[in-house]
Amino acid sequence: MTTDRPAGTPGFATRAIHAGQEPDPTTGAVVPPIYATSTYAQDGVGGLRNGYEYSRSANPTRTALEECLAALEGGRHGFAFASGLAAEDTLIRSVCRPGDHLVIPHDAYGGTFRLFDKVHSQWGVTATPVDLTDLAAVERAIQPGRTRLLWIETPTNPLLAIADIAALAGLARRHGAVTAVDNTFASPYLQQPLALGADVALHSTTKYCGGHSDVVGGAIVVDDDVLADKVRFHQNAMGAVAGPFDAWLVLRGLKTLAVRMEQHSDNAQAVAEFLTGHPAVAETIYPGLPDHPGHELAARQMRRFGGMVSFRVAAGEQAAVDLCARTTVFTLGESLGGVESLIEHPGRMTHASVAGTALEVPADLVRLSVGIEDVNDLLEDLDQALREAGSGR
Ligand code: P1T
Repeated sequence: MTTDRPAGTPGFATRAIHAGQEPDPTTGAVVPPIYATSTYAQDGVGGLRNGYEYSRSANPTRTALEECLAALEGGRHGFAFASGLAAEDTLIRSVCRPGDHLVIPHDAYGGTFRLFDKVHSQWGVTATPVDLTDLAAVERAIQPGRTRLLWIETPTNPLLAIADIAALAGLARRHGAVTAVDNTFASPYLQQPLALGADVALHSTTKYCGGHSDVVGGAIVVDDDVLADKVRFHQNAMGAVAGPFDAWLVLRGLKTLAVRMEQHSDNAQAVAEFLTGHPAVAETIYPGLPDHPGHELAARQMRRFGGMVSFRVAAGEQAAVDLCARTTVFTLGESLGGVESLIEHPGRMTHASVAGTALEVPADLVRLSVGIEDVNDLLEDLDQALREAGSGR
């Protein structure tokens, strides 16, 4: 279990509501305003007020979000981006140079793999996909002197494999590589990569941090000052920053992260138990199930097991595709982490870009983002949708 409260700091839920968010000094507004401004008046040339010069470099609403994210991940420096992929791209370019090498999970989010495989490979940065649950395989994949970055995603999207952050970060450090953890599926409430020894915690804030499916965003949190300077430089130099309204939406979402993640975890556990042993389901994948290969590890490094559940449909690919169109409470759509439940077919949707690669996902796989609706409505919805899948129609 991760610790909720480093010595001398308020608990997680208190930080989520207050960090970076003093009442506005002029009006007392409790909620940070949306500073919809591109530029700032200067008191004489170079006379900046609180360092604000131009909103690509810094904006007060974004500053509030960046401070809150840093406080939640337990690092000293937070950075907010226009999307999760923008955060990833900025990090890779901050750390890697042509000729460098990365080790990446063999079951990462499809868009993450595409970024390495189709974009950064063009600039001389190569990546080796490895099963991160196999430490010996990770060590074999590391190229001494060349491997700059070990990329961890845990739980993975969509197969929910669990990687040992502390062990992998130790391995990377011995080989002089930076460890980055995509913490999107867990959220900072359930998992604290920096406390486990990672150098970088990264998010698609589109997901649990935002929490309401109304914003696309990304985040990086680091503790190291030198790494922070590199990320800050590239954030400004590349410019894929979160706009003030988007920053405000994520900041608002974070306030309820703790209660939402508890409810997501309760509902997902119930859904996973319902699916286990259902005649139409060949396999249920959820780290909270005792037979999940990463169950013990997840119990150690996560506070709860989260809101994502995947399962394989016994009747095969077409039955899985048809099932996704039959639910009514679960909406058929990409993305995850919002209050509403979503269902999708990774092979044809979120992970279509990895078809034919080492990262291809099973064709009969269905992914659920279990929301925080009344759990009985979720179970009834899956029950009616699975009844037809079971009949083989
Ligand atoms: O979509 P964006 O905000 O750019 O985040 C990319 C991203 C990064 N990391 C993980 C683990 C992700 O799941 C994602 C985005 N994933 C989806 C859109 C999805 O439906 O899986």
